[in-house]
Amino acid sequence: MNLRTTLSLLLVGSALVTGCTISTGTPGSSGSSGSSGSSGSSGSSGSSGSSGSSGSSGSSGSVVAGCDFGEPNDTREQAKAVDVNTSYTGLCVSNPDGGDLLDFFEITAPADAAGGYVQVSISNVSSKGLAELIVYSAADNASLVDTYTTEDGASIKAWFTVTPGAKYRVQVNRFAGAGPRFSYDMRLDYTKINDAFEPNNRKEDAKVIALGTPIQASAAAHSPNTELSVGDDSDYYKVTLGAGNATIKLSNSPADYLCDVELLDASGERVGENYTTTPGANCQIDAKDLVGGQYLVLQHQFAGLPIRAKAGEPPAFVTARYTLEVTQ
Ligand SMILES: [Ca+2]
Ligand SMILES: [Ca+2]
Ligand SMILES: [Ca+2]
Repeated sequence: MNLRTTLSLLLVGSALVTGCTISTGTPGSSGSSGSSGSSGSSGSSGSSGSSGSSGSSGSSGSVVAGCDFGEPNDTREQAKAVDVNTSYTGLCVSNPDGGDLLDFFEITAPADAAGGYVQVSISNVSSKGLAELIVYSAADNASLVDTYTTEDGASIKAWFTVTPGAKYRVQVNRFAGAGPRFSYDMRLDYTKINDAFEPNNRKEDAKVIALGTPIQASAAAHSPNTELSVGDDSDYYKVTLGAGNATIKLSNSPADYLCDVELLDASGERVGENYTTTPGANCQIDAKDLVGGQYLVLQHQFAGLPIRAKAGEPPAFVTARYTLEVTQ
């Protein structure tokens, strides 16, 4: 009797000493009424309950990374691989001794056929921290976007488009010189580009659309490289037209977008075009006296390539879709 009481007191006591919460202490005391040795082991199962709570924080997409997470990561070759849609908290950079001047991280874009875009945010910057954020494409190591703040502790954000399977690197450092180490949180949110007709950047990849059936697609463009190439924002469609007139209309043009729609005949010769210099305006070709047969419709941005990375929030033409309809 005395021995059992002593044992249960020891179990409760050890549960408290090992830092268990009040809830884990409770099963320990119910163990004492059980009066058997095996009930003592149910007390120890209380501590596994606390590891369960750390499991739930893992499923919420958050990693308590800590000051030395991924170190050493001060060169691009040492970039620490991280996951998209996951918060990394308590990171640090800018050691006074020069041992942590830069933090490099690397992501691999998910395998969505239309690609996607990433919104990167640096937040919860500790006081006296001046964050700078630079995104590079791993293919050519040039900078896609570079943004910073001159306000102590301020958050910064940027966005960039990504090609499926391509790698991109994020660099975080103190803006403008040396200073005490500061902590920050980082998150890279990935959204796939909503376009079921990609890839269609080349004539030979043109996707079939039907007469009188509006489709929706994205005008966003991406590349594994830093600079987009001509054609990276092209959307080619194939449509069969009867002899006579036809209308090709792009509507719901995103508010910041300049559309440019072309109609090409079977030989690839341009037989119609309409573009706008007013952001968000529609584009419409009213083609006359066509010969019946197969045609290509090409949609791309008017006057140059679209942007694919910048500080702040992504533009509407990256997040929204245009509507295209061919009628006769
Ligand atoms: Ca570092
Ligand atoms: Ca597209
Ligand atoms: Ca395209």
